[in-house]
Formats: sequence, structure tokens, C-alpha cells
Amino acid sequence: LGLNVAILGATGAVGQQMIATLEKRNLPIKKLTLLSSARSAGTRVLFKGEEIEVQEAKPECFEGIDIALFSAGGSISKEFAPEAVKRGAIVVDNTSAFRMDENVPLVVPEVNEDDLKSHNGIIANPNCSTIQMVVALEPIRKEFGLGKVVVSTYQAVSGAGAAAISELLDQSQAVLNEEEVQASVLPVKGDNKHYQIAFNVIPQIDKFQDNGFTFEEMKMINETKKIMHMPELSVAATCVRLPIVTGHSESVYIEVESEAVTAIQVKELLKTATGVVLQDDPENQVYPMPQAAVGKNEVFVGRIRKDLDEEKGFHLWVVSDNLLKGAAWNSVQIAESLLKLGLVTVK
Ligand code: 11C
Repeated sequence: LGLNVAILGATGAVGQQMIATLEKRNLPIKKLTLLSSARSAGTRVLFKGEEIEVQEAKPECFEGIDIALFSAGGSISKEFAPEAVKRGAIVVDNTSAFRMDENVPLVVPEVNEDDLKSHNGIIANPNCSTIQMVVALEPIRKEFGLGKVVVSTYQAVSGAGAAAISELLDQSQAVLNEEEVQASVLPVKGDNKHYQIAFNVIPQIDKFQDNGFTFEEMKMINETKKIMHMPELSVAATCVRLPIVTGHSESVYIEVESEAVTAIQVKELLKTATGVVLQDDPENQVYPMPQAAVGKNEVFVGRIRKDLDEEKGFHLWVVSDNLLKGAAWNSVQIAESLLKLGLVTVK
């Protein structure tokens, strides 16, 4: 008895974390099917003591699959998601392909789990930097309302995939060896120019849009409004890449709607919020850092302060493992929610 689960993009940075997360959790799995491009097919992966060979993705591979976790890029999702749904699978898609489609729920279980009930076969997993922010903001929104969000991110290179991790490590070694530095991946593989990320900071994640914001910034803006069901919410984002491997950090400024809210009240709220760990003790220099968040499923929040000029303004520092809560864990969590809500049945 169990579910037939497939992972498309099984050999990628997120795919590997999906396998590791399924191994740790108790989702009842009858069979795990691992799929990839032809290039990575044939790789053997150990899952719960059993060796599984990664197969080249073909539409027929989704025959009999209950839940398919996709993380192989937007164009692959657009090609294979309809094929998987046609064959009865529910697709949890970790790309931007369907996120803003009004027939596709965009879900972070701590915030809008009930939106899963309206799915039509495809469920979108939000962008990593959006997920960790909304997990921290939802308890505040529920209690005190939310009128404005201004976020600046400090994002790890693993968000741009395995090639970006190699680029950071190779460049760091080259700098230390006083050799020439090569850049061909960051800030964006498909853009015209590439810059060194080692010992540097790049204020560009994904391509620039006509309005001057990057696509990553627009994802944070549009996805936050959709997940929180607040189309009128004022959101602005500046997304920046840092030379660290894993763990995104965010400086978030918010304005609440209620009067006379204190920082202590916000801290008390986040202390017991689902999926949040409060690390906020300035006297003892306790605050979240990406290095400590790696390998953890939670969103870590600290540095909570009331703004000195704006009565309803607060500042927060939000950190999470971008490959786990930002991607693999949120996708597996959606699968667990589908089971909990009776939207998928174990046969
Ligand atoms: C990054 N946030 O850190 C991106 C990666 O839309 O799922 C996630 C891209 C996405 O580069």
C-alpha cells in the first residue's frame, strides 16, 4: 500500500534534495520513479536502501503515477505537466511555468494550504525567496494586518543550480591561487554578460524586465500577492546574489495595519508560528545566519525591531535553506498536505 511518486529533474540540485527529503519523511511511497534528461539518465541513486536507476523522461513514464514532483526547468514543466496530468498524476511544479496561472494554486502550506482544494492537476511551488518571506509574514498579517512590504535579499548561488555552485567554488579557488577568474553562469546563464561572484555581490537575479525590476524581484512581488490573497498589497523587492553556497537571507521592512503594535508582540507571535524558529536575542548576539540554516526545514527569523519613524513599521531578518523550505521541502510538504486533505488516496 502506498503512493507512486515520480521526481522529474532527479539529478539536479533541488531533485537531490527532494530524494533526501522523501527519505527522511513518512509519506507512504510504494514506488519512486526518478526521471531526468537523456544526458543524466542511467545514474543510480540509493533510496531507502534500494538502488533506483534514473530514466529519461517520456510521457509514458507518468502512467500510474499519483504525485509527480517537477524541478527540471520551466520549458520541461510546460512540456511534461499536461502529459502527467492526462495520465492521472497530480503535478507539484517547482518552476515558474504555471505560478501565475489563475487555474493553478500557488501554495505554501503554512499560509494557504486550503488553496490545494481547487487544484486542476497542477500545483505550483513558489520561488524560494518568496516562500521564506511569506512564512514569516503570514502570522503577522493574520494578527495585525499588512499594508506594505519592502524586501532586500541576500541569495545563495545554489538558487541558480549546480553549475552556479561549481562556478563559485572554481572562482574562489582561482582567486586564492591568483589565477584568472572565468565567469559563464552568473548572474544569469542566458544573459549577455557574466560577472565574478567569488568575493563579490551581484545585484541581478534573473533577467531585467521592462519596468527596471528583475524577474526574480517580480516573482517575489506577484507571488506574495497571490499566496496571501492580497492583490492590493504594496510589495517592492531588490534581489542580490552573494558568494555563499546555500541559504537565502532577507531584510524585510513591513507596515502593519493595527495601531500601537510592539516589537515584543511580533516576537511573541513568531515564537509559536508554524514553520518558524525565532532567533532574536541581540544582547547575546543571537540572530539567524544561512550557515546555521543549511539542512533545516524551518524559516528562521530575528533582528525584529520597530521602525524609529514609522509607527506601523517593523524590520525583520529572515533566513532559510533555499533548497529545502525554498524548494524540495515545500514540494514534499504539499504532497503531505494533499494526503492529509484527502486529495490523493493511498492504494
Ligand atoms: C534563485 N530564486 O535563487 C532563484 C531560484 O523560480 O524557482 C528559484 C527559481 C524559481 O536564483
